[in-house]
Amino acid sequence: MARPAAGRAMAMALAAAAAAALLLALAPPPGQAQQEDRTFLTHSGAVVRTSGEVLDPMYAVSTVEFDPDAYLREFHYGTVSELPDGTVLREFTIVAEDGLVMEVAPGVFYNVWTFNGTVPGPTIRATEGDLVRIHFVNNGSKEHTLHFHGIHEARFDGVFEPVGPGGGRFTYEWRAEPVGVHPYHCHVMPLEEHIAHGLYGVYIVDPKEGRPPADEMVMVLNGLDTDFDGENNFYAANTVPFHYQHHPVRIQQGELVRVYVVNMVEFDPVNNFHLHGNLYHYYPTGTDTVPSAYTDMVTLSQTERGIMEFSYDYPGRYLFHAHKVEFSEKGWSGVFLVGESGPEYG
Ligand SMILES: [Cu+2]
Repeated sequence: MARPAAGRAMAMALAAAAAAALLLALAPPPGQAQQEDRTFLTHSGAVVRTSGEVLDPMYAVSTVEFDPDAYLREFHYGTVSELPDGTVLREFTIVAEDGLVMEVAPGVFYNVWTFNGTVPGPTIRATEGDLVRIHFVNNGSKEHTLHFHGIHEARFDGVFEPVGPGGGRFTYEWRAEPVGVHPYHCHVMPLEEHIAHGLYGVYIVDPKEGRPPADEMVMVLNGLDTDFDGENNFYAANTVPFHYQHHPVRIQQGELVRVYVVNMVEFDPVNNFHLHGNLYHYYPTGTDTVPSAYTDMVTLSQTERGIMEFSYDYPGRYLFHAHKVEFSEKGWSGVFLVGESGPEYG
């Protein structure tokens, strides 16, 4: 068996020689300065130094700054006016872009396609019966649309009316119905690509009589296919993997919490939401006033969504995460930090 071993040794020597030649070819000529190193802070606060050869092209385009803590409880009610018949009109402007880059995990940069500059886009909120008017501007390089789930005329469905790139405009309009929590997203083909890159957001229709007071928040369950192989590399609640594990969501003992949860994960057929140390009342799509389940686990397919209501009897740290362990280990995991009720909470 001496010959194959000798052959392997020869092959390794040749490979080493080829690698050395390649390094020599890539090395700057004598006297020419190396490209200057750069230092920058990642969203997690880590200091990264790079020659810039890989990352610099990313910085030729705009970068997205997204704060999951701000997004969590940020609701947009639009510019409000009243029509002669007394109807409340809510007007929103949503701008699509597809050339931005976001650091989705420390050192991992991803070309996000955004509504109003973030993934997810803004949470749109109206009351049942309001007239919702959305001025859509496509500042991207591809056709995009706004397709809202809910009830509306066909011409406002955002499917057969592609809006052209480079400043195309379209105005959508409908009565806010039905009550509940609904996704909105781009509906241009290939749809999977337009959604997976980030063109989606949440639309809440409140009942006229309102819901009981609560600490309200939005969690969009999403995935990130950062190597474009049609499989997600990271998962998250609100885009940044592990964000709420590193920055727990502070809630208060005994206070009602209402989570509007929407599953926007592409590529994987299902996702789920498990809560520790507690159970929640679950309202599928938020359309019924009576919960369908009292559970600590729901399973959601694409764009399935609902409202979870719960309150904690005991203070402390409680995990919430996908019980699909692969998803939780790749980022879809967070913590509720339940503070003791009383003035010391904060
Ligand atoms: Cu699109």
